[in-house]
Amino acid sequence: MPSPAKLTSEDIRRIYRSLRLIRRAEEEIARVYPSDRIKSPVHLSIGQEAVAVGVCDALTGDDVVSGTYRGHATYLAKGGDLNAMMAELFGKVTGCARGKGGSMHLVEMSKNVLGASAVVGTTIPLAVGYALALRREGRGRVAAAFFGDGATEEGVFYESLNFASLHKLPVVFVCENNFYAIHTPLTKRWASEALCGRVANFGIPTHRITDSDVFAIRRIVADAVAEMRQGAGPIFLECHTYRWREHVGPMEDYEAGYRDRNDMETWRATDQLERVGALLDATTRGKINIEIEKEIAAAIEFADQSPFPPPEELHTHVFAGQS
Ligand SMILES: Cc1ncc(C[n+]2csc(CCOP(=O)(O)OP(=O)(O)O)c2C)c(N)n1
Ligand SMILES: [Mg+2]
Repeated sequence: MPSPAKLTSEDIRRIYRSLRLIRRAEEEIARVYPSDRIKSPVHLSIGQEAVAVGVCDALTGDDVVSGTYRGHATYLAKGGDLNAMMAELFGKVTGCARGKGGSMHLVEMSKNVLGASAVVGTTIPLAVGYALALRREGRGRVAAAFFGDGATEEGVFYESLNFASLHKLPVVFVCENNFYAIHTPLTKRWASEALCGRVANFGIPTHRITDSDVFAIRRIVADAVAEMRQGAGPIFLECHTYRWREHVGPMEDYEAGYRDRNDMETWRATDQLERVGALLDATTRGKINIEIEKEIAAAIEFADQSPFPPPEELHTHVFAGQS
């Protein structure tokens, strides 16, 4: 893995903090889940954090992201509020979707986190449409679309690539390739593993990052985004990564028979959280860790104490323009 050239100590501190917040928040979600206070299914991204963090750290607050039902990392890495996320999972009115969406529908427009969806692939064209609006706006903002390897099997993925390339839209396409769609591996789904080759056919520059190197992801996105702000078109990243827990829910699933724990252990050995943490001195790291534990405990307390939405809210916020 190359050394993190040109990064300041503040960059490293911030990236570690983001990785650690996502990891620990999701571990706590997994711990709390059996108590049934969390009212929605949870798709955890423990092990996959480096992709969201690497990409979002190269964006500004004005840039826009669209994520998926496995979206805690995208939401938090883009600056979404932890209290509002936790309350959303608990189904409380103080949640980021007023408790009506749950884990799969995180949204925070003040941080330019577009609403996520459980329907695979659907948020890719939303990001492209947003990128069209951003290009017309002319302020140099960009959009990033996060999606899984399974989403690249949807027709709308290819329609989105074509449209974005044709109109030179400022989109960072980010495929989080964790090798599985639920329990089905790539080898049973893709006639060819040359995903970047398929995308390159649309005239889009591609990057394949096979080790989840958070600094490399950040550097590639930062360079590309600087050009997009001057009028360049989309890029595509295929980021290899690995989901450590089950597809949906708080547990591990290595006994299910569709994959081998050794594969996860290989990824764990290059865990980006540990890698970046090792670049910090022990005092700084310890201080960040303590702050994060306090934030998470406060978020769970906030979610526990918040009320459920009142019955009158059942029909509000259903259509655009409704209060
Ligand atoms: C259009 C559509 N088809 C099928 C499903 C069922 N489904 C839910 S998650 C999932 C797997 C998607 O895998 P991937 O895109 O690789 O994302 P990951 O869960 O690995 O992050 C499937 C097929 C769905 N939600 N939407
Ligand atoms: Mg996948």
